[in-house]
Amino acid sequence: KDKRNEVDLRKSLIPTSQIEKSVLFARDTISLAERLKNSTSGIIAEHKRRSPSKSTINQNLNTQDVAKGYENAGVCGMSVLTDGKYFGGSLDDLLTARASCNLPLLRKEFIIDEYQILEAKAYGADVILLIASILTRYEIKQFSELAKSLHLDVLLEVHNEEELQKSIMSSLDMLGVNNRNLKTFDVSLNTSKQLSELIPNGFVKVSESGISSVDAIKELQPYGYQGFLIGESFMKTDNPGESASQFIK
Ligand code: IGP
Repeated sequence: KDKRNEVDLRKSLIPTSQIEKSVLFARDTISLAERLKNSTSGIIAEHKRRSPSKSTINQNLNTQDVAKGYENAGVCGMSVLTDGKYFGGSLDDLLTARASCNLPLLRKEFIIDEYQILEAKAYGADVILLIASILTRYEIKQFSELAKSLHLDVLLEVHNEEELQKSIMSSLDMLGVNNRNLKTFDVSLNTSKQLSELIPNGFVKVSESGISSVDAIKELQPYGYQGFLIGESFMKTDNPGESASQFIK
């Protein structure tokens, strides 16, 4: 509820008609799903300052260096947390990432309003995240169709079978299984393994959270995963780009 008020407030400050005139709104977006299909590493590297489960992950990071480092490492895409309250991120981080690299960028946010999707595009994102646990099937449909009309890819995140069954629809590009239980913060790759066979062919499968080694990726690939969303393992080091590169060679 808090969140919705924030969104409404921002909407009243910046009219939608204006955001659609922003320079980045006219930019040709890059498909992360296509990159993942054609990659052997499949890494989506995240920019994350802190998290509810770990508090501060990295205090003295430079977003520009992180974006350039990830790009040089050869990752498929970059995820940028824009949520301030829980993750210390901002739309400014997204803009900095956009200005620093040519990777497909995922706006990592709790999207509950169409306006945030327009905003994602205006700040340089190529992909939006929709989280099944906080949205109805109707909202997932509205939001994903809006994203597709803006040429943004859609990554839909689920934690369990029920969320997955509720969400399957053709306007999604990628299905992400979050290995982190949001109530206990426990992570288990078994979540990805168990849900994999329930994801219909045609969606790119992404495994999210708690991936800390190349072995973990190798373990998940036989289950059909082509994307691996990794934050903390890279961000907790002094040089996230260099850490990512060690997962790719
Ligand atoms: C990255 P990790 O364990 O590698 O730092 O996880 C990413 O999966 C995680 O940040 C995440 C997330 C989210 C954050 C997955 N889904 C939804 C915020 C909101």
